Amino acid sequence: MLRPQDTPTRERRSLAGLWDFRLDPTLDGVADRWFERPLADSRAMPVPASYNDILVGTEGRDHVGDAWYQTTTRVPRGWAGDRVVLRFDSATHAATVWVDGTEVVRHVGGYTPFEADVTELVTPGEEVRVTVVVNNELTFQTIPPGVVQETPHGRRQQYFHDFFNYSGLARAVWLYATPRTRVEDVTVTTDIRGTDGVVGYAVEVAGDDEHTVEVVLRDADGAEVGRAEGATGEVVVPDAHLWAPGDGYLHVAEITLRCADGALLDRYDQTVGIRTVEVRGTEFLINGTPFHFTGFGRHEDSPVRGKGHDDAFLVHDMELMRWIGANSFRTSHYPYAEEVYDYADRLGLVVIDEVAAVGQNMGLAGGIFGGQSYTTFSPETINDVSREAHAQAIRELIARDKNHPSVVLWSIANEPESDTDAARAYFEPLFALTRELDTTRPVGFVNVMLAPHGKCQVSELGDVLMLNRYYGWYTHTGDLEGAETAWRAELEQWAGDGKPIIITEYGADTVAGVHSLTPQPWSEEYQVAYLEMNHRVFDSVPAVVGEQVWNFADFATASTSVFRVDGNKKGVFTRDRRPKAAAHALRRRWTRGA
Ligand code: BDP
Repeated sequence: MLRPQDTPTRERRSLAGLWDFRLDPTLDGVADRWFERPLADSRAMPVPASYNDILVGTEGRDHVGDAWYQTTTRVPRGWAGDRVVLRFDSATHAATVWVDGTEVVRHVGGYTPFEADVTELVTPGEEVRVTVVVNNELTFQTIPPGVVQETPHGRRQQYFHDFFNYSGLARAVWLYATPRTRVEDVTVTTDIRGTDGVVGYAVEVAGDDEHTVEVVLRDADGAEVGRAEGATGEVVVPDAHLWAPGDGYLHVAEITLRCADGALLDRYDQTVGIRTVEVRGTEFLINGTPFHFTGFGRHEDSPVRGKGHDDAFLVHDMELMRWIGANSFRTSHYPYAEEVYDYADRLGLVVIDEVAAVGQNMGLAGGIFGGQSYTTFSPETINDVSREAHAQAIRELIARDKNHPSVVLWSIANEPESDTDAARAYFEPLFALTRELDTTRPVGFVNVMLAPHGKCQVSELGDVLMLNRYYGWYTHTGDLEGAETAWRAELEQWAGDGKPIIITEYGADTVAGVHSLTPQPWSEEYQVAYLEMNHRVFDSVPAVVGEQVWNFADFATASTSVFRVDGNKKGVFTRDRRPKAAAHALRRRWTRGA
């Protein structure tokens, strides 16, 4: 799905700002038709932001159910004759949208965009009222899963993942205009032949006008380096400046649609990073060169705004990544805002792009999170309907992110149950689907410590092995020597599989300011010693091609746990992005030789 943009034929209007807002825990609004009139008893709510921590008290923080948003905007008068589209970059986790009382779209899935053609409902120059109801309930049929429990004190949301269930409109909302005959989608693939860069493209056009398609490829200075005609084609760039880790060199494909008489119909500009990705033996190659991932599993998480996208945090976080010498991150545990990928493209940062399938593991949920235990995969829990939701989440992820050079690997789940026949049966078709949707990138999933080598039945379906391991934290707590022996032994077994191994999580909770002369868990010294132990293990196993620490920064988790103190403290930076001692230790390792 294309991002809206401003070109000679297209225009956007951001709907960011203060919207009218009202919580609806008893789900009355739809029946009472709140979408038909100005929202009564409303208060202000910023968009984009998660609503939970904006409000004071548990009402917003622990809200389960619907939340209503409403705004009015004037449709620019210059849009007469255009197609007008209303687009939400995300609504967490499900939404229904009305324009002046008419329902225009419903969407399920909290981290991918959706839109509605509202041309027939709006008049350029006039105001329209946009009403959205966002539901944040998680069930066994949603991605990620959860259970809503009825209690004498109201409904409570239980979930099986370790980050707070931030909800609402956390990303941009746009009203935008395109010509009626328009570029509907574009898929770009790139290759390298000798010193030539090869850009393949496929343009999908919608609308009734007869048209021709022209693609002009420009380098970063705007100079034309090649062109092609037709809806599909190839542009060869001699001596191409490639996109590479640390060198986010971007070309731009200017896609132009013209009428038979040559008049301009539509223009869409697609950035292109010419690069290749390949798994060969135990190597992960970018442009044919072995790549070693350094960096983090991250979260979209900051004080007050929750998961609300914020360019200040985006740029600051990436400055910190550069300072520490990180070359990559995983979008743990859901697709991030599109601004993040655009910026990673520009910086030459490498991204492992993950779908929001996290918490599909009742062994882990029961053991760590406590409470009632369930069977992970069963007709009553995660079932065929859930798998279809998972498949749809993968489709929407790839449709959105397929053209980002920074994205080099799809992660189709984090730490699901993977040591049972049921898990294998569940995941096999999802791997096949991902490969069918994108033939150019490797696919994997993130394996959990409970399914070690020899027990995991899903790992062999992936092109790479992604492992989350907490030797020295959840096992061998405080015993780094014992941890080192056990960890190396397990890793050597995985290395025998002949695939590249990325350690996608290793980390230790650390309260900034706690110091100790002995290896005390929770102290800054322990986090450093823990990371150093891990690095000794990685450096002794050549199949390890990546290390991503859990986590970049401390982050919010559910309010209902006895093993989290004000959130997860495995950050190398605090939640307000101050370095712990580990940040300096990582910087020394990751900037060696730089
Ligand atoms: C892993 C999860 C991650 C958690 C982390 C932890 O993938 O989401 O936050 O462990 O326990 O199980 O800190």
